[in-house]
Amino acid sequence: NLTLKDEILKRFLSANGEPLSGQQLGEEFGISRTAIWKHMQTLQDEGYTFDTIKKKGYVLVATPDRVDPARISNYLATNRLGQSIHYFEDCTSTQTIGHELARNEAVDGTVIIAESQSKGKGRMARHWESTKGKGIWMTVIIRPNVLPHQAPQFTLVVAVAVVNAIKSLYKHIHPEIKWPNDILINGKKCTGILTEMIAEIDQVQALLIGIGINVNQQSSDFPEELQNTATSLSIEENESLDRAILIATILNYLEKYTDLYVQHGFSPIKILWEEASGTIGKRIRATTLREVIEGLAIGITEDGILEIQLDNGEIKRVYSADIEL
Ligand code: BT5
Repeated sequence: NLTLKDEILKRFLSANGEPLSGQQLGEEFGISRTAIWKHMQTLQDEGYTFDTIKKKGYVLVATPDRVDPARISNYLATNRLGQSIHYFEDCTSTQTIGHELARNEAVDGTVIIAESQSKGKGRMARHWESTKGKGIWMTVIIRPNVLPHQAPQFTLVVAVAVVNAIKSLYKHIHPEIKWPNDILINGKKCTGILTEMIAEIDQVQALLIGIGINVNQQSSDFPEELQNTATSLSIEENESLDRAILIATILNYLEKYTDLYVQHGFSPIKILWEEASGTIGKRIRATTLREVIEGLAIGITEDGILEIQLDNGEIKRVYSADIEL
């Protein structure tokens, strides 16, 4: 669903520094050179910079630090995820917008992305800090043919996708999944996942996968209460990172892993998850709605449920909890 302006931008991005002339673009897009130039002016107003190369045309030389759909789309290798992207400079919560769009027949794979959220939310209506322009605040709508009780497993599918995307791009970062929905680096939280659904008793209409990733914050960008518990990829990698590339890479992995899950069930995901997990084999304290359980995290079941062995040998299964390591 890219606009013409976005399509022109995408053309410049994929030209990889080769100059493109107004004439050539006009022919490609079936519009006049003046119309092309108007779109390029809008792009310049948004912070894109073009150099003019005499007799040859224009080259894109600088891009603003924004998660523009055109830039994300340039790095996508998916059939469904991210083929439709809704971009917001500011919004309440991408999850809230996702619910509206999913009820209004948004296609499978629709992505909602924002530079900032005023009401970013975590599990149980907790606040999610979404500093403007510094992170990835996005919701992916997927419509897999699964039953409502399978929905929580998608949190683990997503965690594996995010970890592998991070590992494939940044060599100095060693992310670990904390069951069920956190990704930590050196013990600090850089990512939270929130899986919500619209369902009938026997069928999922849509899953709303909320992904919040701290990317380019410095320590001082975090509010006081998160100073000791939160980190960003940039803090860990020691440079500022391109969010659009990371978003596309996550969507590429996520499509692959959701397909794997839908075709082969949780077993192949379980193997990937165990490789990326920092929870298993550790002593933990799990706070559920009903009780606090302390013991050794011995593994996850074939359904993604956490198993904790108490000191008396008894094994407890936990479906949802906050974990302290
Ligand atoms: C989560 O909840 O970790 C899920 C967060 C999902 C956020 C995404 S952003 C895009 C989409 N739109 C939304 O509105 N939400 C999703 P939970 O496990 O309940 O953890 C919440 C707790 O994490 C808070 O109570 C804080 O302690 C902590 N926290 C809040 N903001 C944080 C941040 N930016 N980085 C690290 N920790 C944070």
